[in-house]
This record gives sequence, structure tokens and C-alpha cells, in this order.
Amino acid sequence: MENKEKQMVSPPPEPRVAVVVFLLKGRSFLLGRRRASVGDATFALPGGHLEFGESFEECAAREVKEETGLDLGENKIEFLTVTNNVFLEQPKKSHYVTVFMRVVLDAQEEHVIQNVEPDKCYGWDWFELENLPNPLFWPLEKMLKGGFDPFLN
Ligand code: 8DG
Ligand code: MG
Repeated sequence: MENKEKQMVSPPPEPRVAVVVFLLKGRSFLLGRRRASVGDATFALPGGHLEFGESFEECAAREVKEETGLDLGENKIEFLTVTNNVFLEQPKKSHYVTVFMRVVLDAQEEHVIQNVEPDKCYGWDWFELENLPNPLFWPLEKMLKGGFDPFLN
């Protein structure tokens, strides 16, 4: 096969941008167990791919709404940090520039969380930083093991 044809069959992998959100409530934040080819059965933050023309804040609000049903409304959505996540193992190589955002929810208020996309997530729950579930999705694990504290910064 000519090189050009090969590229049409399977385009070269490219880095993608993901926006993920720490929804903080008291000492807890929301994690869901993934149903996905990348990181299946691991616990991850709500989030997804940045769409063309979106700000990080718009993407964060959209993904949280799509995945949990929670409307962030007037809540402040803050940028926390960005990490570079290269995963070269087969069958699914991936490279994500992952933008971490934060929303501090009012701990006194009740927040109804729904599993809106049960084909992508086994369910959401609140976890404390000192008592996280296992296994965490590796980009999240890498960052937390590196000492990053979403409650500070
Ligand atoms: P979309 O097509 O609806 O936009 O995306 P999605 O179906 O919600 O994708 P996703 O897998 O939830 O998120 C996209 C990528 O973001 C994921 O494959 C890898 C990267 N990512 C991280 N860390 C995290 C995390 O903690 N949670 C989520 N959901 N994605 C993460 O690097
Ligand atoms: Mg997602």
C-alpha cells in the first residue's frame, strides 16, 4: 500500500485536549467509574473533549451537565492546572493535554447527581482526598500522587 493510502485507512494519532472537573463539596469530590476503552473501570473526574471554539469553562459546564445532570449555573469555574498524558500502549494509544478545572459547590446545598450516560459510567459518588477509591484513572492518579491538592492552589 502507498503511504498516502495507508494514512487514509488509519490517520496518524494526534494529541487531543480534554477538560475535566473537580466538583468540590466539603472535603469530597465527585468521581465516576469509567466504561470506556481508555481506562475502563477506573475512577475518573467528569469531563470530556474540548469542542471547537469552546472556552475551558464552557466545556467544563457542558460536560458536567451532560454526564451528571448538574447545572453549574452561576458557580465559579476556575482553572487549576494542565498535564500532558502520553499513553503509548496498544490497543489504544492516546495523548491528552488534560485541563483540570475546579468548582467549589456550596456544601450546605443538596446537589442531585444523575448517571446521565450509563453506557459511559457505572455511577458517580463523592470521595474524600484521604480516602480515594481504587484504581484511579491514571492521569488523575499521576497528578494526585505527585502531591497535587485540588482543595489548595
Ligand atoms: P466526549 O466525546 O463526550 O467529549 O468525551 P467523553 O466521552 O466524555 O470522553 P472522556 O473519555 O470522558 O474524556 C476524554 C479524555 O479525557 C479521556 O479519554 C482521557 C482524558 N482524561 C484525563 N483525565 C480524565 C479524567 O479524570 N476524567 C475524564 N473523564 N477524562 C480524563 O486525562
Ligand atoms: Mg467523559
